[in-house]
Amino acid sequence: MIKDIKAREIIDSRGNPTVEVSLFTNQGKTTSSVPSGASTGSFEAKEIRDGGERFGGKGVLEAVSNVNNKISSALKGEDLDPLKIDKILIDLDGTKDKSNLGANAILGVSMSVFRATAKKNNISFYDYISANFDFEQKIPVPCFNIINGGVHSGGGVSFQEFMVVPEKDSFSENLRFAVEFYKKLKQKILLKYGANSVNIGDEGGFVPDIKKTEDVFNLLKEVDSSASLIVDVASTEFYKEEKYLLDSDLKNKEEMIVFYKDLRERFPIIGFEDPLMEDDFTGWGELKKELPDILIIGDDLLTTNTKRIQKAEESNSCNAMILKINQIGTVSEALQSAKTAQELQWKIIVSHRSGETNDDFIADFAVGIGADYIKSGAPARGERVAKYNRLLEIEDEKKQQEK
Ligand code: 2PG
Ligand code: MG
Repeated sequence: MIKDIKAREIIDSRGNPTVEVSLFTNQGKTTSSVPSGASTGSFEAKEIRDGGERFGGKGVLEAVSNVNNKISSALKGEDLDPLKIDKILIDLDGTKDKSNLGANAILGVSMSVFRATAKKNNISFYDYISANFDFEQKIPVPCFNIINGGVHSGGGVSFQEFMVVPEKDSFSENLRFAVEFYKKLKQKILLKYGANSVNIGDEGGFVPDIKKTEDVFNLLKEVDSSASLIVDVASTEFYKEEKYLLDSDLKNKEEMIVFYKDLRERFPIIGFEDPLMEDDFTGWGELKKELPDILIIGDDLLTTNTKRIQKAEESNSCNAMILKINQIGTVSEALQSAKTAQELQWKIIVSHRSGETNDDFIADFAVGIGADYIKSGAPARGERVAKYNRLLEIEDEKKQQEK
């Protein structure tokens, strides 16, 4: 039973305030914190921020107060039934995008309720998810963001994330590969571009002084010419007046498609995330037709929303989705999106946000739903490695269970 709920304002990895929620039940206290994006899609659930002078307008005291007052009064005394509680939260908010109470207020509570329920059942959170919501467990393949661009970099290339995707036999080997790649890359950048070029961006990837997208791919090829890559283009961020401003070149949709085809031919790219703007379902379909054998991954296009997933399926726009729990605002709706994507036989990449905390929720969540991939930034920075280190622990636990 829920005895009490207490939220507070904490600081995320970018130095912005975010919401942390502690839930008190007969089993004790369960705490979760909420991440926040920089390249947010227009169709995401809305976090609320205070505005005004404090923290440059980014304070979350209103969201915190919504948890401590309205949400707490509605939930105190309720049994730990996560689906029912998410429904109460959604109804209490009453808007489509959770802008009334704030997706950041609602999600912190939802996460804690799910976790507390696993605790009550005395099982790990990943076991709880797979057993209760009918998913087949799997340890995801990690995608490591080793070069940061776009809005995560303050002056890098236009593409936002260059991710290396190891293909070893275990999670721990994949992590080792990524760490070694990251170190070799650092040495290469130091030699080629000098000391200031190994500064890192929001997700722990380097931000070298490179002006052209293609040169980043060449650099990665020098480190290891066979390592698979996924790129988050985050193209909506540089889409203005029906054109894409790519590394100071204006391109229309057709030219972007040609550009992707050429990159795909020359580099070991296995997926493009958000290659075209967030509402161009038809353009995405055209691109997918041209590149039928790689992952065309919807992030801002889908925003973890089942209606948009279905729309993308109808227009044949993608074959993979980014799953970010805070894009939709409750854990049960995120589970629903995962189900829908799996029914369509899409690949799922569970994702962190660029503004993170040390909360490792998504590691268990990804294993629990049997996600194909997880992206949590570089193999560096505490808030990024918290997720990877939790996956190491889960891999160990599962090995022990098999014995
Ligand atoms: C993305 C994410 C996470 P942000 O676009 O996929 O890497 O970035 O959290 O800034 O939206
Ligand atoms: Mg993205």
